[in-house]
Amino acid sequence: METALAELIPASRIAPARLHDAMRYSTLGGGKRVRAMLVFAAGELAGAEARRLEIAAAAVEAIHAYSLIHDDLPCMDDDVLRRGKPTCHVEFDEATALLAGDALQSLAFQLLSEHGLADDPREQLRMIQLFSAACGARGMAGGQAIDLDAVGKALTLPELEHMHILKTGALIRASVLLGAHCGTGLAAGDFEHLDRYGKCVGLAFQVVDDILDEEGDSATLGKTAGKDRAASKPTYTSILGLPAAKRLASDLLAQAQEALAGFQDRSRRLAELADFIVQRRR
Ligand code: GRG
Repeated sequence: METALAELIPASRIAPARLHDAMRYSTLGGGKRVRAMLVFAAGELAGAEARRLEIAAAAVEAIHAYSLIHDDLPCMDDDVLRRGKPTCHVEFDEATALLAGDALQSLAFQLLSEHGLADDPREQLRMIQLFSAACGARGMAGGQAIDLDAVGKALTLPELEHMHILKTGALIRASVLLGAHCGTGLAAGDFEHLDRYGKCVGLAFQVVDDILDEEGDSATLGKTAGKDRAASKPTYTSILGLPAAKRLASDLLAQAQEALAGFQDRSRRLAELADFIVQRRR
């Protein structure tokens, strides 16, 4: 993934160098690559070619990096630490960070449209459609808008779940489906099981993120711990309490594994990733 991203993001020696530097700074050399691994694991299940998966995973990681850069800006979460180093706007400046996020978002769609990812171009168009929906106002960006509006408010559990299904869950779910659509080895029913899996791990990811924000330390997380409480943000731990939030993460893990049952050993990597998402410490 690292090699593919290093090749696909414009080099620092090419003008405008500062913008390219900022894009590379925020995308390379850090991050768990969970979304990329989900693309690869779902693609492997569908018998997809490795190069297709590299491109799809690079697009997903570019979108993810853009979301983190923008989320850290002073007008949003105003954070100074990301992936164990200064956030993009601290290392560069706000305008460069804004543009680096914008350019990474455009790069993602350029990759998805420039490379052959499906045998039938209509299928590839549907893939771009599902992915853009996951990133936009009815997906990640919409979830972020709800999140910003929720500061200091008491959300109900269904409202919190809705926000996170959009903000964090949509991109994770789309990563699984995008990887699966790069191959030709799956039937329509298989996509429903994978979608269920993606929805469960997407939500589990956020529940665990809330738990780590409460229990983790900044050095291990590579980002500022305890930010949600300090910012009076509603979270799974603030609404449910730590023990119930942990039970919810386990329940979601069980549901994710259940969704994979029909694939038997072929979905081993997806099953391992679900375990990792719930058991991770950062
Ligand atoms: C600015 C449009 C826009 C959206 C931002 C996803 C998001 C919406 C903001 C990220 C803020 C955040 C910390 C959300 C919690 C869940 C999350 C996405 C955590 C970061 O993902 P990891 O842990 O990061 O996979 P790494 O660094 O490992 O890639």
